[in-house]
Amino acid sequence: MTDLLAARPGSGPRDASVRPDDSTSLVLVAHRGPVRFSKSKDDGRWISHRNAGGLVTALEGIVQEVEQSVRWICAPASDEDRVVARAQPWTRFSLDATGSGTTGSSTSASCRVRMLDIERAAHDDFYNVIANPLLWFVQHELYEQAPPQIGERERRAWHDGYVEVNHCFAAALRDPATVPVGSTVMVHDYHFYLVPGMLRPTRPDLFIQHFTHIPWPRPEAWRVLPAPMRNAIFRGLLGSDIVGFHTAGHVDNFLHGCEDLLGLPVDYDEGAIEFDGRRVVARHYPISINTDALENFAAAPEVAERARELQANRSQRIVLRVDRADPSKNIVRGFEAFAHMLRRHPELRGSVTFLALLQSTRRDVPEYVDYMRAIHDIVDAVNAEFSTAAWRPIDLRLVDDLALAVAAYKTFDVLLVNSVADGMNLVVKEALVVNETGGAVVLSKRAGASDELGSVVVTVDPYDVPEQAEAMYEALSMPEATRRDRLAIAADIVRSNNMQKWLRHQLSDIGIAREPLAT
Ligand code: GDG
Repeated sequence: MTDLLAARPGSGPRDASVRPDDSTSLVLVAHRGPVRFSKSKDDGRWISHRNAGGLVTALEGIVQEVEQSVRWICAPASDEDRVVARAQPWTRFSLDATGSGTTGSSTSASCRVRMLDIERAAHDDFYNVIANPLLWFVQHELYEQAPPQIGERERRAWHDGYVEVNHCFAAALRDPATVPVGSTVMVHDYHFYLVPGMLRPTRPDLFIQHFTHIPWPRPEAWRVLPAPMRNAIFRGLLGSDIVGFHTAGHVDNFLHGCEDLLGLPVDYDEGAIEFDGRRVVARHYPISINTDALENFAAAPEVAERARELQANRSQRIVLRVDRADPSKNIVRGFEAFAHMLRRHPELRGSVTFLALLQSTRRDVPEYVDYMRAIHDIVDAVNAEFSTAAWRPIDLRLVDDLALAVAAYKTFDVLLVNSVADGMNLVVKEALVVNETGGAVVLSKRAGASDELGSVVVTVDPYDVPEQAEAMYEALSMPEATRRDRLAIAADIVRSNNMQKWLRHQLSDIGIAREPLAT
Protein backbone atom coordinates (compact mmCIF):
# COMPACT_ATOMS: atom_id res chain seq x y z
CA MET A 1 0.00 0.00 0.00
CA THR A 2 2.65 2.42 1.04
CA ASP A 3 4.55 2.50 -2.22
CA LEU A 4 1.43 3.51 -4.15
CA LEU A 5 1.62 6.85 -2.48
CA ALA A 6 5.33 7.34 -2.19
CA ALA A 7 7.41 9.03 -4.84
CA ARG A 8 8.29 6.27 -7.28
CA PRO A 9 10.49 6.46 -10.31
CA GLY A 10 8.36 8.09 -12.92
CA SER A 11 5.36 8.81 -10.71
CA GLY A 12 6.29 12.37 -10.04
CA PRO A 13 5.54 15.82 -11.21
CA ARG A 14 4.18 16.90 -14.57
CA ASP A 15 6.49 19.90 -14.54
CA ALA A 16 10.05 18.63 -14.95
CA SER A 17 11.40 21.59 -12.97
CA VAL A 18 9.90 20.24 -9.76
CA ARG A 19 10.98 16.79 -8.58
CA PRO A 20 9.60 14.73 -5.72
CA ASP A 21 11.96 14.47 -2.79
CA ASP A 22 12.37 11.92 0.00
CA SER A 23 9.81 13.64 2.17
CA THR A 24 6.89 13.07 -0.24
CA SER A 25 3.82 12.78 1.95
CA LEU A 26 0.20 11.95 2.13
CA VAL A 27 -1.53 15.14 3.24
CA LEU A 28 -5.02 15.06 4.74
CA VAL A 29 -7.08 18.23 4.72
CA ALA A 30 -10.19 18.25 6.91
CA HIS A 31 -11.98 20.89 8.92
CA ARG A 32 -11.59 18.83 12.07
CA GLY A 33 -8.23 17.61 13.27
CA PRO A 34 -7.47 14.52 15.36
CA VAL A 35 -6.55 16.57 18.42
CA ARG A 36 -7.70 19.59 20.44
CA PHE A 37 -6.07 21.49 23.26
CA SER A 38 -7.02 22.86 26.68
CA LYS A 39 -5.07 24.43 29.50
CA SER A 40 -4.78 22.57 32.80
CA LYS A 41 -6.51 24.45 35.61
CA ASP A 42 -3.93 23.07 38.07
CA ASP A 43 -0.60 23.99 36.55
CA GLY A 44 -1.48 25.95 33.38
CA ARG A 45 0.14 23.35 31.10
CA TRP A 46 -1.37 22.56 27.70
CA ILE A 47 -3.21 19.24 27.54
CA SER A 48 -4.08 17.53 24.25
CA HIS A 49 -7.29 15.52 23.78
CA ARG A 50 -8.27 13.17 21.01
CA ASN A 51 -11.20 14.43 18.91
CA ALA A 52 -14.18 12.12 18.43
CA GLY A 53 -16.41 11.67 15.38
CA GLY A 54 -16.85 9.39 12.40
CA LEU A 55 -14.73 11.40 9.97
CA VAL A 56 -11.81 11.76 12.38
CA THR A 57 -11.91 8.02 13.05
CA ALA A 58 -11.93 7.25 9.33
CA LEU A 59 -8.98 9.55 8.63
CA GLU A 60 -7.07 8.07 11.56
CA GLY A 61 -7.54 4.77 9.71
CA ILE A 62 -5.61 6.27 6.79
CA VAL A 63 -2.75 7.22 9.12
CA GLN A 64 -2.55 3.60 10.32
CA GLU A 65 -3.02 2.10 6.86
CA VAL A 66 -0.33 3.88 4.87
CA GLU A 67 2.55 3.61 7.38
CA GLN A 68 4.25 6.58 5.82
CA SER A 69 4.65 10.24 6.47
CA VAL A 70 1.16 11.66 6.93
CA ARG A 71 0.38 15.32 7.52
CA TRP A 72 -3.03 16.55 8.62
CA ILE A 73 -4.04 20.15 8.00
CA CYS A 74 -7.12 21.36 9.89
CA ALA A 75 -8.82 24.38 11.45
CA PRO A 76 -8.61 25.27 15.12
CA ALA A 77 -11.79 24.32 16.98
CA SER A 78 -11.43 26.78 19.86
CA ASP A 79 -9.52 29.81 21.11
CA GLU A 80 -7.17 27.43 22.95
CA ASP A 81 -6.41 25.68 19.66
CA ARG A 82 -5.71 29.09 18.09
CA VAL A 83 -3.14 29.89 20.76
CA VAL A 84 -1.39 26.56 20.17
CA ALA A 85 -1.58 27.06 16.37
CA ARG A 86 0.22 30.42 16.73
CA ALA A 87 2.87 29.08 19.12
CA GLN A 88 3.82 25.89 17.26
CA PRO A 89 2.89 25.26 13.63
CA TRP A 90 3.23 21.46 13.83
CA THR A 91 2.21 18.96 16.52
CA ARG A 92 3.00 15.25 16.34
CA PHE A 93 -0.01 13.04 17.06
CA SER A 94 0.32 9.30 17.72
CA LEU A 95 -2.29 6.57 17.64
CA ASP A 96 -1.73 3.63 19.93
CA ALA A 97 -2.91 0.12 19.13
CA THR A 98 -6.42 0.77 20.48
CA GLY A 99 -6.75 3.82 18.29
CA SER A 100 -6.61 6.31 21.12
CA GLY A 101 -4.38 9.25 20.47
CA THR A 102 -1.55 10.84 22.37
CA THR A 103 0.67 13.67 21.34
CA GLY A 104 4.40 13.68 21.47
CA SER A 105 5.01 9.91 21.36
CA SER A 106 6.61 8.23 18.40
CA THR A 107 5.97 4.59 19.34
CA SER A 108 3.06 3.93 16.95
CA ALA A 109 1.44 5.19 13.73
CA SER A 110 1.62 8.92 13.90
CA CYS A 111 1.08 12.03 11.87
CA ARG A 112 2.07 15.67 12.00
CA VAL A 113 -0.86 17.99 12.59
CA ARG A 114 -0.98 21.62 11.53
CA MET A 115 -3.84 23.85 12.64
CA LEU A 116 -4.13 26.96 10.52
CA ASP A 117 -4.51 30.23 12.34
CA ILE A 118 -7.79 31.28 10.73
CA GLU A 119 -9.27 34.61 11.67
CA ARG A 120 -12.29 34.04 13.88
CA ALA A 121 -14.78 36.25 11.97
CA ALA A 122 -13.95 34.62 8.64
CA HIS A 123 -14.29 31.19 10.22
CA ASP A 124 -17.67 32.14 11.67
CA ASP A 125 -19.02 33.19 8.24
CA PHE A 126 -17.47 30.10 6.64
CA TYR A 127 -18.86 27.65 9.18
CA ASN A 128 -22.07 29.11 10.59
CA VAL A 129 -23.45 30.92 7.52
CA ILE A 130 -22.23 28.98 4.48
CA ALA A 131 -21.04 25.43 5.27
CA ASN A 132 -23.68 24.85 7.97
CA PRO A 133 -26.45 25.52 7.23
CA LEU A 134 -26.42 26.62 3.56
CA LEU A 135 -24.37 23.88 1.88
CA TRP A 136 -25.52 21.22 4.34
CA PHE A 137 -29.17 22.18 3.75
CA VAL A 138 -28.80 22.39 -0.04
CA GLN A 139 -27.13 18.98 -0.23
CA HIS A 140 -29.60 17.25 2.11
CA GLU A 141 -32.51 19.04 0.38
CA LEU A 142 -33.88 20.37 3.66
CA TYR A 143 -35.71 23.41 2.35
CA GLU A 144 -38.98 22.39 3.93
CA GLN A 145 -37.44 22.98 7.36
CA ALA A 146 -35.56 26.14 6.40
CA PRO A 147 -36.11 27.68 2.99
CA PRO A 148 -32.76 29.00 1.76
CA GLN A 149 -32.25 32.71 2.27
CA ILE A 150 -29.69 34.07 -0.15
CA GLY A 151 -29.39 37.72 0.78
CA GLU A 152 -26.58 40.21 1.29
CA ARG A 153 -25.44 38.38 4.43
CA GLU A 154 -24.95 35.11 2.57
CA ARG A 155 -23.22 36.78 -0.38
CA ARG A 156 -20.84 38.57 1.97
CA ALA A 157 -20.25 35.41 4.04
CA TRP A 158 -19.51 33.51 0.83
CA HIS A 159 -16.69 35.92 -0.07
CA ASP A 160 -15.42 36.88 3.36
CA GLY A 161 -15.89 33.47 4.93
CA TYR A 162 -16.11 30.46 2.60
CA VAL A 163 -13.84 31.74 -0.18
CA GLU A 164 -11.48 33.32 2.35
CA VAL A 165 -11.04 30.19 4.49
CA ASN A 166 -10.60 28.03 1.37
CA HIS A 167 -7.93 30.57 0.25
CA CYS A 168 -6.16 30.31 3.60
CA PHE A 169 -6.00 26.52 3.28
CA ALA A 170 -4.90 26.64 -0.36
CA ALA A 171 -2.21 29.21 0.50
CA ALA A 172 -0.82 27.01 3.28
CA LEU A 173 -0.90 23.92 1.04
CA ARG A 174 0.94 25.76 -1.73
CA ASP A 175 4.06 25.94 0.44
CA PRO A 176 6.38 22.95 -0.24
CA ALA A 177 7.43 23.10 3.42
CA THR A 178 3.85 22.18 4.29
CA VAL A 179 3.13 19.90 1.31
CA PRO A 180 6.31 18.32 -0.07
CA VAL A 181 6.74 18.14 -3.83
CA GLY A 182 4.96 15.19 -5.43
CA SER A 183 2.64 14.57 -2.46
CA THR A 184 -0.88 13.19 -2.58
CA VAL A 185 -3.42 15.56 -1.03
CA MET A 186 -6.76 14.14 0.18
CA VAL A 187 -9.21 16.97 0.79
CA HIS A 188 -12.29 16.12 2.82
CA ASP A 189 -15.86 17.29 2.69
CA TYR A 190 -18.11 20.24 1.98
CA HIS A 191 -15.94 22.74 3.83
CA PHE A 192 -13.28 22.74 1.12
CA TYR A 193 -14.87 22.51 -2.31
CA LEU A 194 -12.72 25.38 -3.61
CA VAL A 195 -9.33 24.15 -2.39
CA PRO A 196 -8.49 21.77 -5.28
CA GLY A 197 -9.16 24.47 -7.90
CA MET A 198 -7.14 27.05 -5.97
CA LEU A 199 -4.21 24.71 -5.47
CA ARG A 200 -3.98 23.13 -8.93
CA PRO A 201 -2.50 26.07 -10.93
CA THR A 202 0.47 26.58 -8.62
CA ARG A 203 1.09 22.96 -7.60
CA PRO A 204 0.67 20.78 -10.70
CA ASP A 205 3.07 18.30 -9.06
CA LEU A 206 0.41 17.24 -6.53
CA PHE A 207 -2.10 14.46 -6.89
CA ILE A 208 -5.37 15.80 -5.48
CA GLN A 209 -8.34 13.72 -4.37
CA HIS A 210 -11.48 15.28 -2.89
CA PHE A 211 -14.02 13.21 -0.96
CA THR A 212 -17.53 14.44 -0.13
CA HIS A 213 -19.08 12.77 2.95
CA ILE A 214 -22.62 14.09 2.45
CA PRO A 215 -25.10 13.52 -0.40
CA TRP A 216 -24.45 15.07 -3.79
CA PRO A 217 -27.92 16.04 -5.04
CA ARG A 218 -29.25 16.23 -8.60
CA PRO A 219 -28.43 19.35 -10.66
CA GLU A 220 -31.80 21.05 -10.00
CA ALA A 221 -31.11 21.09 -6.25
CA TRP A 222 -27.96 23.13 -6.89
CA ARG A 223 -29.97 25.81 -8.70
CA VAL A 224 -31.01 27.06 -5.25
CA LEU A 225 -27.57 28.68 -5.04
CA PRO A 226 -26.66 31.70 -7.19
CA ALA A 227 -24.86 30.61 -10.37
CA PRO A 228 -21.48 32.09 -9.33
CA MET A 229 -21.51 30.09 -6.08
CA ARG A 230 -22.55 26.75 -7.57
CA ASN A 231 -20.21 27.14 -10.53
CA ALA A 232 -17.33 27.93 -8.17
CA ILE A 233 -18.14 24.77 -6.18
CA PHE A 234 -18.15 22.50 -9.25
CA ARG A 235 -15.06 24.17 -10.76
CA GLY A 236 -13.26 24.03 -7.43
CA LEU A 237 -13.86 20.30 -7.15
CA LEU A 238 -12.74 19.81 -10.75
CA GLY A 239 -9.28 20.98 -9.71
CA SER A 240 -8.95 17.44 -8.30
CA ASP A 241 -7.68 14.36 -10.11
CA ILE A 242 -10.30 12.15 -8.46
CA VAL A 243 -13.59 13.30 -6.96
CA GLY A 244 -14.99 10.76 -4.48
CA PHE A 245 -18.49 10.17 -3.11
CA HIS A 246 -20.21 7.46 -1.06
CA THR A 247 -22.61 6.11 -3.70
CA ALA A 248 -22.95 5.56 -7.44
CA GLY A 249 -26.05 7.80 -7.32
CA HIS A 250 -24.02 10.72 -5.94
CA VAL A 251 -21.42 10.21 -8.68
CA ASP A 252 -24.15 10.21 -11.30
CA ASN A 253 -25.64 13.42 -9.88
CA PHE A 254 -22.20 15.04 -9.98
CA LEU A 255 -21.60 14.03 -13.60
CA HIS A 256 -25.03 15.34 -14.63
CA GLY A 257 -24.33 18.56 -12.74
CA CYS A 258 -21.08 19.04 -14.68
CA GLU A 259 -22.96 18.59 -17.94
CA ASP A 260 -26.22 20.43 -17.13
CA LEU A 261 -24.88 23.33 -15.05
CA LEU A 262 -21.42 23.86 -16.54
CA GLY A 263 -21.92 22.46 -20.05
CA LEU A 264 -18.84 20.25 -19.76
CA PRO A 265 -18.23 17.10 -21.85
CA VAL A 266 -18.91 14.05 -19.67
CA ASP A 267 -18.09 10.40 -20.38
CA TYR A 268 -20.70 8.55 -18.32
CA ASP A 269 -19.26 5.10 -19.04
CA GLU A 270 -15.86 6.09 -17.70
CA GLY A 271 -17.19 8.49 -15.04
CA ALA A 272 -14.92 11.20 -16.42
CA ILE A 273 -15.18 14.92 -17.13
CA GLU A 274 -13.01 16.97 -19.49
CA PHE A 275 -12.12 20.19 -17.71
CA ASP A 276 -9.42 22.75 -18.44
CA GLY A 277 -7.55 20.34 -20.73
CA ARG A 278 -7.51 17.64 -18.05
CA ARG A 279 -9.52 14.53 -17.34
CA VAL A 280 -11.11 14.35 -13.89
CA VAL A 281 -12.66 11.09 -12.72
CA ALA A 282 -15.57 10.69 -10.30
CA ARG A 283 -15.72 7.47 -8.25
CA HIS A 284 -17.76 6.07 -5.40
CA TYR A 285 -16.18 4.64 -2.26
CA PRO A 286 -18.81 3.62 0.33
CA ILE A 287 -17.34 4.51 3.72
CA SER A 288 -17.57 1.96 6.49
CA ILE A 289 -16.42 1.21 10.00
CA ASN A 290 -13.44 -0.46 11.62
CA THR A 291 -15.31 -3.57 12.76
CA ASP A 292 -12.41 -5.00 14.83
CA ALA A 293 -11.98 -1.78 16.79
CA LEU A 294 -15.73 -1.50 17.33
CA GLU A 295 -16.06 -5.09 18.54
CA ASN A 296 -13.15 -4.55 20.96
CA PHE A 297 -14.81 -1.42 22.29
CA ALA A 298 -18.16 -3.24 22.58
CA ALA A 299 -16.42 -5.72 24.93
CA ALA A 300 -14.99 -2.96 27.17
CA PRO A 301 -16.04 -2.66 30.84
CA GLU A 302 -17.55 0.82 30.36
CA VAL A 303 -19.93 -0.57 27.72
CA ALA A 304 -20.86 -3.48 29.99
CA GLU A 305 -21.61 -1.01 32.78
CA ARG A 306 -23.94 1.05 30.52
CA ALA A 307 -25.58 -2.18 29.29
CA ARG A 308 -26.38 -3.12 32.91
CA GLU A 309 -27.91 0.32 33.51
CA LEU A 310 -30.05 0.02 30.38
CA GLN A 311 -31.16 -3.51 31.27
CA ALA A 312 -32.19 -2.49 34.78
CA ASN A 313 -34.53 0.20 33.45
CA ARG A 314 -35.89 -1.26 30.24
CA SER A 315 -39.44 -2.14 29.33
CA GLN A 316 -40.02 -5.26 27.28
CA ARG A 317 -38.87 -3.90 23.90
CA ILE A 318 -36.75 -1.02 22.66
CA VAL A 319 -36.97 1.05 19.49
CA LEU A 320 -33.62 2.85 19.30
CA ARG A 321 -32.19 5.81 17.47
CA VAL A 322 -28.67 7.27 17.88
CA ASP A 323 -28.02 10.55 16.10
CA ARG A 324 -26.68 14.04 16.20
CA ALA A 325 -29.73 16.30 16.67
CA ASP A 326 -29.61 17.29 13.02
CA PRO A 327 -32.63 18.05 10.79
CA SER A 328 -31.21 15.71 8.13
CA LYS A 329 -31.69 12.78 10.52
CA ASN A 330 -35.50 13.30 10.49
CA ILE A 331 -35.89 12.91 14.24
CA VAL A 332 -39.24 14.69 14.60
CA ARG A 333 -40.91 12.51 11.94
CA GLY A 334 -39.50 9.42 13.65
CA PHE A 335 -41.35 10.36 16.86
CA GLU A 336 -44.51 11.15 14.87
CA ALA A 337 -44.27 7.70 13.29
CA PHE A 338 -43.85 6.07 16.71
CA ALA A 339 -46.98 7.87 17.97
CA HIS A 340 -48.83 6.81 14.80
CA MET A 341 -47.88 3.19 15.51
CA LEU A 342 -49.13 3.42 19.10
CA ARG A 343 -52.47 4.80 17.83
CA ARG A 344 -52.83 2.08 15.17
CA HIS A 345 -51.65 -0.73 17.44
CA PRO A 346 -52.78 0.10 20.98
CA GLU A 347 -51.75 -3.38 22.15
CA LEU A 348 -48.13 -2.16 21.97
CA ARG A 349 -48.67 0.55 24.59
CA GLY A 350 -46.77 -0.18 27.76
CA SER A 351 -44.57 -2.83 26.13
CA VAL A 352 -42.28 -0.81 23.85
CA THR A 353 -40.15 2.26 24.55
CA PHE A 354 -38.46 4.57 22.06
CA LEU A 355 -34.93 5.21 23.39
CA ALA A 356 -33.48 8.24 21.59
CA LEU A 357 -29.80 9.00 22.25
CA LEU A 358 -29.15 12.39 20.68
CA GLN A 359 -25.96 14.45 20.69
CA SER A 360 -26.39 18.18 20.47
CA THR A 361 -24.65 19.69 17.47
CA ARG A 362 -24.00 23.06 15.77
CA ARG A 363 -25.49 25.11 18.58
CA ASP A 364 -24.36 28.35 16.91
CA VAL A 365 -26.69 27.77 13.96
CA PRO A 366 -30.27 29.07 14.55
CA GLU A 367 -31.87 26.29 12.46
CA TYR A 368 -30.39 23.73 14.84
CA VAL A 369 -31.65 25.58 17.92
CA ASP A 370 -35.15 25.62 16.37
CA TYR A 371 -34.90 21.95 15.50
CA MET A 372 -33.96 21.02 19.05
CA ARG A 373 -37.05 22.91 20.27
CA ALA A 374 -39.20 20.96 17.78
CA ILE A 375 -37.75 17.70 19.11
CA HIS A 376 -38.65 18.61 22.69
CA ASP A 377 -42.15 19.67 21.63
CA ILE A 378 -42.97 16.41 19.87
CA VAL A 379 -41.50 14.30 22.69
CA ASP A 380 -43.59 16.22 25.27
CA ALA A 381 -46.72 15.83 23.14
CA VAL A 382 -46.29 12.07 22.58
CA ASN A 383 -45.43 11.41 26.22
CA ALA A 384 -48.42 13.52 27.35
CA GLU A 385 -50.75 11.56 25.04
CA PHE A 386 -49.68 8.03 25.97
CA SER A 387 -47.79 7.94 29.30
CA THR A 388 -49.15 5.88 32.17
CA ALA A 389 -48.00 5.65 35.79
CA ALA A 390 -45.72 2.76 34.82
CA TRP A 391 -44.61 3.68 31.28
CA ARG A 392 -43.27 6.66 29.35
CA PRO A 393 -43.22 5.95 25.60
CA ILE A 394 -40.22 8.11 24.64
CA ASP A 395 -37.02 8.09 26.66
CA LEU A 396 -35.10 11.05 25.21
CA ARG A 397 -31.50 11.45 26.36
CA LEU A 398 -29.33 14.32 25.19
CA VAL A 399 -25.96 12.74 25.80
CA ASP A 400 -22.51 12.49 24.32
CA ASP A 401 -21.74 8.97 25.49
CA LEU A 402 -20.45 6.55 22.89
CA ALA A 403 -20.28 3.70 25.43
CA LEU A 404 -24.00 4.12 26.09
CA ALA A 405 -24.73 4.16 22.34
CA VAL A 406 -22.78 0.93 21.82
CA ALA A 407 -24.48 -0.70 24.83
CA ALA A 408 -27.84 0.20 23.26
CA TYR A 409 -26.68 -1.18 19.88
CA LYS A 410 -26.20 -4.55 21.59
CA THR A 411 -29.78 -4.98 22.73
CA PHE A 412 -32.22 -2.96 20.60
CA ASP A 413 -35.25 -4.67 19.10
CA VAL A 414 -35.65 -2.12 16.29
CA LEU A 415 -33.18 0.51 15.13
CA LEU A 416 -34.76 3.47 13.34
CA VAL A 417 -32.62 5.34 10.78
CA ASN A 418 -35.09 7.44 8.78
CA SER A 419 -32.76 10.22 7.50
CA VAL A 420 -34.21 12.73 5.02
CA ALA A 421 -30.89 12.20 3.29
CA ASP A 422 -27.58 10.81 4.53
CA GLY A 423 -24.25 10.45 2.74
CA MET A 424 -23.81 6.97 4.21
CA ASN A 425 -24.87 6.62 7.91
CA LEU A 426 -22.39 4.82 10.10
CA VAL A 427 -24.77 4.26 13.01
CA VAL A 428 -26.64 1.55 11.10
CA LYS A 429 -23.41 -0.24 10.18
CA GLU A 430 -22.13 -0.11 13.77
CA ALA A 431 -25.43 -1.31 15.22
CA LEU A 432 -25.70 -4.28 12.85
CA VAL A 433 -22.22 -5.54 13.77
CA VAL A 434 -22.68 -5.19 17.53
CA ASN A 435 -26.31 -6.28 18.08
CA GLU A 436 -26.71 -9.54 20.05
CA THR A 437 -30.49 -9.82 20.25
CA GLY A 438 -31.62 -10.31 16.66
CA GLY A 439 -32.49 -6.64 16.28
CA ALA A 440 -34.32 -5.48 13.13
CA VAL A 441 -33.48 -2.30 11.22
CA VAL A 442 -35.76 0.28 9.59
CA LEU A 443 -33.63 2.25 7.14
CA SER A 444 -34.31 5.28 4.97
CA LYS A 445 -34.03 4.68 1.24
CA ARG A 446 -32.24 8.03 1.11
CA ALA A 447 -29.34 6.96 3.35
CA GLY A 448 -26.28 5.90 1.34
CA ALA A 449 -26.16 2.72 3.44
CA SER A 450 -29.37 1.47 1.83
CA ASP A 451 -27.42 0.70 -1.38
CA GLU A 452 -25.55 -2.05 0.49
CA LEU A 453 -28.15 -3.05 3.09
CA GLY A 454 -31.53 -2.22 1.54
CA SER A 455 -32.29 -5.82 0.54
CA VAL A 456 -31.92 -7.22 4.09
CA VAL A 457 -33.50 -4.47 6.21
CA VAL A 458 -36.94 -2.83 6.16
CA THR A 459 -36.63 0.30 4.00
CA VAL A 460 -38.81 3.43 4.15
CA ASP A 461 -39.33 6.75 2.43
CA PRO A 462 -38.30 9.46 4.86
CA TYR A 463 -41.33 11.74 4.42
CA ASP A 464 -43.95 8.98 4.72
CA VAL A 465 -44.84 8.90 8.42
CA PRO A 466 -47.52 6.16 8.24
CA GLU A 467 -45.13 3.95 6.26
CA GLN A 468 -42.45 4.40 8.93
CA ALA A 469 -45.02 3.50 11.61
CA GLU A 470 -45.96 0.31 9.76
CA ALA A 471 -42.28 -0.50 9.14
CA MET A 472 -41.54 -0.28 12.87
CA TYR A 473 -44.57 -2.47 13.54
CA GLU A 474 -43.44 -4.98 10.91
CA ALA A 475 -39.95 -5.03 12.44
CA LEU A 476 -41.34 -5.56 15.95
CA SER A 477 -43.63 -8.35 14.68
CA MET A 478 -41.02 -10.23 12.63
CA PRO A 479 -40.42 -13.85 13.75
CA GLU A 480 -37.23 -14.16 15.75
CA ALA A 481 -35.62 -16.60 13.30
CA THR A 482 -36.18 -14.17 10.40
CA ARG A 483 -34.73 -11.27 12.39
CA ARG A 484 -31.64 -13.27 13.33
CA ASP A 485 -31.09 -14.50 9.77
CA ARG A 486 -31.37 -10.99 8.36
CA LEU A 487 -29.10 -9.56 11.04
CA ALA A 488 -26.42 -12.17 10.32
CA ILE A 489 -26.49 -11.43 6.58
CA ALA A 490 -26.41 -7.66 7.12
CA ALA A 491 -23.55 -7.88 9.64
CA ASP A 492 -21.57 -10.01 7.17
CA ILE A 493 -22.06 -7.37 4.48
CA VAL A 494 -20.67 -4.69 6.81
CA ARG A 495 -17.76 -6.88 7.93
CA SER A 496 -16.68 -7.57 4.36
CA ASN A 497 -17.14 -3.95 3.23
CA ASN A 498 -15.23 -2.52 6.16
CA MET A 499 -13.30 0.70 6.56
CA GLN A 500 -10.03 -0.87 5.45
CA LYS A 501 -11.70 -1.72 2.14
CA TRP A 502 -12.88 1.89 1.80
CA LEU A 503 -9.33 3.11 2.28
CA ARG A 504 -7.59 0.53 0.10
CA HIS A 505 -9.97 1.09 -2.77
CA GLN A 506 -9.12 4.81 -2.77
CA LEU A 507 -5.39 4.32 -2.32
CA SER A 508 -5.38 1.78 -5.12
CA ASP A 509 -7.21 4.16 -7.48
CA ILE A 510 -4.78 6.92 -6.56
CA GLY A 511 -1.89 4.62 -7.40
CA ILE A 512 -3.43 3.57 -10.70
CA ALA A 513 -4.38 7.11 -11.65
CA ARG A 514 -0.80 8.22 -11.08
CA GLU A 515 0.62 5.67 -13.55
CA PRO A 516 0.04 7.74 -16.72
CA LEU A 517 2.26 10.46 -15.22
CA ALA A 518 5.22 8.11 -15.66
CA THR A 519 6.75 9.54 -18.83
C1 GDG B 1 -21.36 12.32 8.22
C2 GDG B 1 -22.47 12.06 7.18
C3 GDG B 1 -21.52 9.77 6.82
C4 GDG B 1 -22.84 8.02 18.27
N1 GDG B 1 -23.11 8.43 19.52
C5 GDG B 1 -22.06 9.13 19.91
C6 GDG B 1 -21.12 9.18 18.88
N2 GDG B 1 -21.63 8.48 17.88
C7 GDG B 1 -20.93 8.26 16.59
C8 GDG B 1 -21.42 7.01 15.91
C9 GDG B 1 -21.02 7.26 14.46
C10 GDG B 1 -21.02 8.78 14.34
O1 GDG B 1 -21.19 9.30 15.67
C11 GDG B 1 -22.19 9.29 13.49
O2 GDG B 1 -21.92 9.00 12.12
P1 GDG B 1 -23.02 9.04 10.98
O3 GDG B 1 -22.41 8.48 9.75
O4 GDG B 1 -24.21 8.24 11.42
O5 GDG B 1 -23.51 10.53 10.82
P2 GDG B 1 -22.80 12.01 10.62
O6 GDG B 1 -22.23 12.48 11.90
O7 GDG B 1 -23.87 12.87 10.06
O8 GDG B 1 -21.63 11.80 9.54
C12 GDG B 1 -22.80 10.57 7.14
C13 GDG B 1 -20.38 10.18 7.75
O9 GDG B 1 -20.19 11.60 7.76
C14 GDG B 1 -19.06 9.52 7.34
O10 GDG B 1 -18.74 9.81 6.01
O11 GDG B 1 -21.81 8.40 7.05
O12 GDG B 1 -23.77 10.32 6.14
O13 GDG B 1 -23.64 12.81 7.48
O14 GDG B 1 -19.71 6.79 14.22
O15 GDG B 1 -20.80 5.93 16.53
N3 GDG B 1 -19.95 9.82 18.99
C15 GDG B 1 -19.68 10.43 20.17
N4 GDG B 1 -20.56 10.44 21.23
C16 GDG B 1 -21.75 9.79 21.13
O16 GDG B 1 -22.56 9.80 22.07
N5 GDG B 1 -18.51 11.07 20.30
